[in-house]
Amino acid sequence: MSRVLFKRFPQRVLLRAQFTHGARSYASTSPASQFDWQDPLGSKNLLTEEELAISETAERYCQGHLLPRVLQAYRDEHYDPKILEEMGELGLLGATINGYGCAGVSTVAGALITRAVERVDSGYRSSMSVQSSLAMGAIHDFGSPEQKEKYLPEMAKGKIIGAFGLTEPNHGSDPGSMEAVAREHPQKKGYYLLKGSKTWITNSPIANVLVVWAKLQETGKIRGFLVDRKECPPGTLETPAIKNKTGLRASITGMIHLEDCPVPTENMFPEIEGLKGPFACLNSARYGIALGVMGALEDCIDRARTYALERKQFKGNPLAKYQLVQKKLADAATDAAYGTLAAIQVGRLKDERKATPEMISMIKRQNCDRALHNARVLQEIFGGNAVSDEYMVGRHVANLYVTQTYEGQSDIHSLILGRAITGIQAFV
Ligand code: TGC
Ligand code: FAD
Repeated sequence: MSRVLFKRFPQRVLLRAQFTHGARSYASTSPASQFDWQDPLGSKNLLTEEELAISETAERYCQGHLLPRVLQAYRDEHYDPKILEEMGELGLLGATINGYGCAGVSTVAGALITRAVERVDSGYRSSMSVQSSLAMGAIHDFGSPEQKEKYLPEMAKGKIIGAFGLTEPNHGSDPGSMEAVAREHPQKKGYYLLKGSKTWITNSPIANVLVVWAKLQETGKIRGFLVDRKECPPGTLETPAIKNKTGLRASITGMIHLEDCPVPTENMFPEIEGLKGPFACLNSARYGIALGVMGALEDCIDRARTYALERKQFKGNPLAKYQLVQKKLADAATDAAYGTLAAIQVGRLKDERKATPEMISMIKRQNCDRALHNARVLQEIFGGNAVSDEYMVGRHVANLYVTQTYEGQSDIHSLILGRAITGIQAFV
């Protein structure tokens, strides 16, 4: 149960004002049936008390502590690693994991946290997702008992930072063709030497432990290794930052260069081999993105609605009076509401072990595509002001391009779905 989140934040605080402007209520219905533009299909009714409380705790932290610094961080392309410690304090890291100081909340509750973070910035969510789902998730699901004890408790506190290295310069959508290789150390028994490069790796420049997927030279099978920065001899591990990004600038992204880096055999995941290792981790992270991007879209809706109500053009009318503007808001609110319900449904199935990877591909693809499309259309409501970063919407648009690209670009998820629908593999 979510003991960490509750112990630290026992009281429930509603962060966001409940607006009902323009909503019609009918005499024959109770006030509870009023239309709420912020939750048009009443998704809150599908959440438990505990999930609502967790969501509110996360929203309170994000609006109070992340929002005030995101603009400058994005301008400076700066990520403050202290953010992960703050999240760890609140029990937001690895929240769905049971034990090791983690909160052990439901899959939906975990994704409500990603939504709260992404309402501020996809980059902050990215850093948290990599820590929680990809690095901690991999260690939790595939690590030995010693690996779990060594890393998970400190990672839950944000004191050890993780990264997940799958993508390579020549192999992104097709990680099965990876070139990174692990060979037995010719002189030192019980060690592998890792050689290869990974690129576009979130958190890599600041990571203490890097989950690296590489092929064993002798078998060609993909295995996962925990590359612990402090155990690597000088010159065997480099993690340069990739600078001047056009999106996700509030997160830190880099490369991983391994030059015959010695890694002890006990740092290899003991059992898991093949692509299903990294892909199993991706299922959780992709799920978190599916609800996360709804937070970014909801923030765009909120800001565009406020702007449209305040900005007057033609005879003193607010932009919100014009049908074309209203349609943009209606389209976006509909996609946000549908996307949220779909994510909650898949989350419930995931906890019952009834979710398939294809379901996750479907919601990851649909929600990222719709979030990007609608954010881009809502941007138009701000006219020239959209070009100023202070209006925030342009930052979301740039970020949402990335969410549609990583963890399987949308067309790749189309092919995964197409394969499941037709039985024919399109990408061989
Ligand atoms: P394929 O033959 O389909 O599968 C190989 C093996 O993997 C198993 N598998 C899965 N297992 C669990 N969950 C899934 N979702 C799985 N998908 C596949 C599969 O059953 C098989 O197992 P076995 O036992 O038979 O060996 O492999 P393929 O090479 O044909 O795959 C093609 C394709 C397109 C599906 C796949 O390569 C793909 O998904 N590509 C996208 C790559 C990707 O998502 N990269 C993400 C990198 S990490 C990242 O972006 C983090 S960003 C984080 C942030 O900042 O938030
Ligand atoms: P490519 O694979 O070269 O694809 C380019 C285009 O071609 C895409 O539109 C794709 O859909 C299309 N395409 C490819 N193959 C086909 C096909 N068969 N049929 C039709 N279309 C196809 N990776 C990690 O491992 N860890 C991380 O932490 C991580 N963080 C990231 C952070 C950021 C900011 C970014 C931008 C990326 C990150 N990635 C990470 C990498 C990300 O997962 C890859 O960028 C993504 O998987 C796509 O790979 P690629 O960029 O090599 O594109």
